[in-house]
Amino acid sequence: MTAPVDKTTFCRICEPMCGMIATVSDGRLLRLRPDPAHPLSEGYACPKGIAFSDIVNDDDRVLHPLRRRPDGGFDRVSWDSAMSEIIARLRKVHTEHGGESIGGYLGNPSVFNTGLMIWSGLFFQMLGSPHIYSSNSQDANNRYAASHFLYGNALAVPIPDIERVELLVVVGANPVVSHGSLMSTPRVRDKLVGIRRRGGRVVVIDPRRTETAREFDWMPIRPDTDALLMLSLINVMFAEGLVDLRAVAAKATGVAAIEKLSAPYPPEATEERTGVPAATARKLARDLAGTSRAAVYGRVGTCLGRNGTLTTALLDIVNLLAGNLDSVGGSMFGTMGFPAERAIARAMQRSGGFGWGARTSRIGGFPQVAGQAPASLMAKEITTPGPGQLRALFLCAGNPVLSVPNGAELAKALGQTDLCVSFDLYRNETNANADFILPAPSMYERPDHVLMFQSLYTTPFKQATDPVIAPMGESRAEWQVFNELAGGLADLSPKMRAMAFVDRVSRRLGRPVDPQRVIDGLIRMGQGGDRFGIRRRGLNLARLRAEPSGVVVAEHLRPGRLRTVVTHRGRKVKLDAPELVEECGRLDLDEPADLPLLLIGMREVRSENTWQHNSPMLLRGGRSHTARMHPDDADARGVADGDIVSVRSAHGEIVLPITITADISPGVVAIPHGWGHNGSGGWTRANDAARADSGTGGANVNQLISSDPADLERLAGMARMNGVPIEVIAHARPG
Ligand SMILES: Nc1nc2c(c(=O)[nH]1)N[C@H]1C(S)=C(S)[C@@H](COP(=O)(O)OP(=O)(O)OC[C@H]3O[C@@H](n4cnc5c(=O)[nH]c(N)nc54)[C@H](O)[C@@H]3O)O[C@H]1N2
Ligand SMILES: Nc1nc2c(c(=O)[nH]1)N[C@H]1C(S)=C(S)[C@@H](COP(=O)(O)OP(=O)(O)OC[C@H]3O[C@@H](n4cnc5c(=O)[nH]c(N)nc54)[C@H](O)[C@@H]3O)O[C@H]1N2
Ligand code: SF4
Ligand SMILES: [Mo]
Repeated sequence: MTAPVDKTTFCRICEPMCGMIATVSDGRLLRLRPDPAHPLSEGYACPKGIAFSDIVNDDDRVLHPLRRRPDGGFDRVSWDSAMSEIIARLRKVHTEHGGESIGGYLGNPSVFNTGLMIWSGLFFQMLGSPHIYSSNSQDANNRYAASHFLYGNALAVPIPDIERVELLVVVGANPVVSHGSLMSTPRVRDKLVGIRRRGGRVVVIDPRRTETAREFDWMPIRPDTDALLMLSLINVMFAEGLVDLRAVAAKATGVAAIEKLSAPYPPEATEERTGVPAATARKLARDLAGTSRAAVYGRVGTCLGRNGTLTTALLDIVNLLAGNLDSVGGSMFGTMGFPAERAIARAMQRSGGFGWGARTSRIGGFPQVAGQAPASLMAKEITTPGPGQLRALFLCAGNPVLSVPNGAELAKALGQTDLCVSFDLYRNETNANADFILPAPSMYERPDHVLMFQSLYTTPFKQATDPVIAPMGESRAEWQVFNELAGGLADLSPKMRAMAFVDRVSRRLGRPVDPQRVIDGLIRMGQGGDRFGIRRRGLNLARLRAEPSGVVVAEHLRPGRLRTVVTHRGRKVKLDAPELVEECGRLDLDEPADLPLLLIGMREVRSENTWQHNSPMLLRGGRSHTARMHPDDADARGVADGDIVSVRSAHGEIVLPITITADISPGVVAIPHGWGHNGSGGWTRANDAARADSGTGGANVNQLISSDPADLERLAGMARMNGVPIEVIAHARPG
C-alpha cells in the first residue's frame, strides 16, 4: 500500500456542503474527516458526511451496467451492449410516439451534480418533452411558484440573513437536523446559537418540539394551518398600524388587496384552528414589525400542505410588511453575480424552463414549475393511454418509489414502460423495475462546483473540487452518457443533432464542452469572477481549484436587490396575483371524523431521504423506523411505547413501531420518510434490517399519501404529505 494522502474536497449530501478531507491510498477512499481550513464549516461535518466512505466502498454498489431479466433479476452487461440496446429502444419510442413520450425524473442528489443537472436538462429540452419530473414537487416547487407570482422570477428565493438577524422565526423547518434547506449555511446550529448570543431570539413554529425547537422557543401549531397564522400576522400588522405603508408602497403593488384578504383573519378567529393563542400571534406580529432585523423562514413543513404556494407567498409578504424583506438582518436575496441579472431572469422566466405554467400536465392539467411536472402524476402518465403518454423514463439519482406518494402504483407502472433506465450508485426500490441500471460515480469520483446553491449561501462562498478518486468500477458520469445518447439519436431531430455536434466537434478540437468548461465560464461571469480577464484578481476555475477549501466572495448578503430581482413591471413585488387570492378561498379544513390524527414528516440525523440505510456506520447502535405520538393519544388508543401499530389513511395502511413522546402536539403523528426497504433494492443491510423482527427496515410512509390529482396542491402540483388525516390502531406487542 502506498502512503495515504489527504485531499481537500467537500461533502455534497446536503446543502451546507461542509468541507472534507479525504484520505486516499492506492486509488481507494480510506476515510473522511471534516476540513478545519474550510472558511465556513471550520472543521464540522455530520455523521452522514463522515460515513460516506461506507457508501463509496459499499459492496452493494452497482459498478457495472445491469440489464433486467424477465424474472426480475439483473445481469451484468457491457456498456456497449447496454448503450446500443437503449439507443435502439429510444429510437423506436421516438419514431413511433415522438420526443414527448420520453421523460426523466431527477432525484435530490442531482442538484449536487452539475454535469447531470445541465446535461439531462439539455437532453430533455432537445426532446421537447413535457415529462420532466423531480423530487422538487415533494419539496420546493411551490417556493418557485410563489416567487413567480410575487416577483415574476421563479428562481428568486429569499434567505434569512442569519449572520445579522435578531429575531428569526423558523416555520416548518428543523435546521439542527436537516442542516438547512434552500439556504446553504455550514454550522447552521452554531449560527442559530449565535443569534441568541447576540441578544436575539429564535422562534420555531412546528407541530413537533423538534431538535431545533428544543434549543430555542417552541411555538406549536396544528399542521397545515400556517397560511391562517400568516394571515393573522398580516391582519394584526394592518389593524395595529404596524405597516410602514409608504415604504411598502414603494416596493409592492396590491397592498390594499392583501389588507382586505387578511381582514377576516384576526388571531382570535384563527386560534382554534391553528392552536396558536391569539395573544401569542399578536405579540409575534408586533415583534416582527418592531424588530429592525427580523426574518421569517419557512421550509418543507410549509411546502407540503394543501396550500403550500399560498403559505410560502404569505411568509414573504409577512417579511415585506414588517419591513424585513431585502434589508440587512432580514430575508434577503443572494445573487449569482452575473451581469445583466434582471435581463437574464426575465429571459429565463419567459423560456418556460425556469418560469411557471409554460405547459400544463396531460393528467390533471397542472402548471409546470421551472419546467417540471408533478412527480405524483408519473404513474398515471405512464399508464394512461393517448397522445403524449410517457413511454420511456430516465431515473436520475432518485428513488421515487419510496419518495413520492403511492410508490406501489409507481413501481407497477414502471414495469409497463417501453424503456426505463436508471443512473444510480445502487439497486434501489425504484430501479428494481428498470430495464437498465447504469453505474454512476459517487460525488467523490467526479470534479464539481455546485451551481444550484450559489445564490443560497448566507455567506457568499465558492468552492470547486477535483475528484478524490477515479470513478469506481465501470461507473461513467451521467453527462457523458447523455452525450452518447444524443450521438446515437442525432438523426432523429435537428436539436439532437446540434447537441451531438457540439460534443463531437469540441472534442475533436481538443476543447471538449464538459461540465468543467461550463463551470469555468459561470465562475468567471459570476460573483467574484474574473470576467474573462476584465477583473485581474477575479476567480476562474483554476484559481478556485488552487484554493481547495474554498473562497468567501463577500462578507455578507447585499440589501436593496429587489429592483434587480423583480421582473414585474415597475419592479414592484405583486402581492395580489389572482391565483394566490383564489387560494385564500380554500383554507378551511374539513377532516374525516374516522381519521382524527394528522400525519407530518420528520428527518433524522443519520438518514438522508431513502439512501443511507445501508451504511454500517449509520446503522450502528440499531436503527429503527418509528412513528412519534403524544402520550394522551397513545393512552386513548391503548398503545404503549414500542408497540407495533397500524397507521391508516384514506389511501393506505402501514405497520411500524411507535415511540411515545411529549415532544409532539396531541393529535399529531410524525413519521420519517425514506424507509420501506422491502428487498426489491440491492441494499443488503437495509433489507436485512427490514426482515428482522424488530421491524427496523421500516415502512414506506408515502403509502399513506395520495397521488390522485384531486389531492395535489393546485398551483405547483405539490404532494400533500403534511397534515394528512390518519388513525393509529394497536397492532401487536413485541416479544
Ligand atoms: N413523506 C415524505 N416524503 C418525502 C419528503 C417528506 O418530507 N415527507 N421529502 C421529499 C424530499 S424534500 C425529497 S428531496 C425527496 C427525495 O426523493 P428522491 O430524490 O427520489 O430520493 P433519494 O433518497 O434522494 O434518492 C437518491 C438516489 O440517488 C442515488 N445517488 C446518490 N448519489 C448519486 C450520484 O452521485 N449519482 C447518481 N446517479 N445517483 C446517486 C442514491 O443511491 C439513491 O438511489 O423525498 C421527498 N419525499
Ligand atoms: N439528516 C437529514 N438531513 C436532511 C435530509 C434528510 O433526509 N436527513 N433531507 C434533506 C432534504 S432533501 C431537505 S428538502 C431538507 C429539508 O429541511 P427541513 O425542512 O429543515 O427539514 P424537515 O425535518 O423536513 O423539517 C420540516 C419541519 O416541518 C414540520 N412540519 C410538518 N408539518 C408542518 C406544518 O404544517 N406546519 C409547520 N409549521 N411545520 C410543519 C415538521 O415537524 C418538521 O420539523 O433537509 C435536508 N437535510
Ligand atoms: S451536514 Fe453532513 S451531510 Fe450535510 S454537507 Fe455537511 S457533512 Fe455532508
Ligand atoms: Mo428535499
